[in-house]
Amino acid sequence: MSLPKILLDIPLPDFLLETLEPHCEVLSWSLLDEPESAALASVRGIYTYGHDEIGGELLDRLPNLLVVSNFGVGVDHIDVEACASRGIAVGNTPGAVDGVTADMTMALLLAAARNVVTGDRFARSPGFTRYDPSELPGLEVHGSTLGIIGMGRIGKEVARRARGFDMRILYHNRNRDLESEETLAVEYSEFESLLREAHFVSLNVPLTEETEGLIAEPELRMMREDSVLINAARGPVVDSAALHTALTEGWIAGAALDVTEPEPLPRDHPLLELTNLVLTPHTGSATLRSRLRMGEMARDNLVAGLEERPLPNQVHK
Ligand code: 8YV
Repeated sequence: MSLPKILLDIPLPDFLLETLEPHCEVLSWSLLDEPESAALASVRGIYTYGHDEIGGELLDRLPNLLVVSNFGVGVDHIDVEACASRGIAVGNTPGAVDGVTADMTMALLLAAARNVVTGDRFARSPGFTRYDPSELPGLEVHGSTLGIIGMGRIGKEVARRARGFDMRILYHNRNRDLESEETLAVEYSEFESLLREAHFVSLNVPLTEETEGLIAEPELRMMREDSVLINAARGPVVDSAALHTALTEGWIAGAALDVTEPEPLPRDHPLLELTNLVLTPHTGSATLRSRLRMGEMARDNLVAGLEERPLPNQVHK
């Protein structure tokens, strides 16, 4: 019996591809470049992690599609409603990336606060010939105030880590989270007060209509001049042009971004010139163990969908 066919949006590393091989035949995404390919009707599943838009127009070209399995938790690139109305199941990998993304949030926070990247460059440069106590003064992390926007699974993991750094922790969320207030000693704050008070503002929200452009000029102007913005969520949550102005005009002290809008930034983008910005290439969940966890969950969702069973982790609109 032949295996069901799926489309993969970007090449998967071999160790993940191998997990799919017993279950399906992988077809190239470039099949979609052909306007009228008969092979499109044979496609039963999509395995996505390249953040290509998966919307109604594309779905209409795949009349026998059963499942869209996302390698990752954020499904902002998938039109879940369009899938639901066509009876196509959508799966993601909740929980698989919480700890690693929170680790990355702290790495970005510490790197920006303590000039780790600038310091690394300087320490390797010809300019570093003698110790100078006035070199690269940073911001203190312990004893400072962290504002977490989005107290979901990742936000809570960030709070847990920040407690170990003796930070005061404010959070803002659509709903108050009394349990976290009790167990993690976090304080609920109105959005604007959090922005005005926090030394470090960490974005840990999914990208939705409500969070797109959440941090733009007015919000950046509310933040402290000695504050740092950290984004390990999704690029479009922050207005890149406003952030550039904020960083060049000193509205805030620095920023650390694992995600950007657009992503990647064009190589001549003005943000890339700034030394008070730390950037990583969307590697918040990039550990081997996390990739394996995500791969297992994405495969299980895919296989369940191909067999027309409920997905272990199904996204509902
Ligand atoms: C993924 C992520 O690596 O899970 C998410 O939402 O952003 C990352 O963990 C990325 O989405 C690649 O698919």
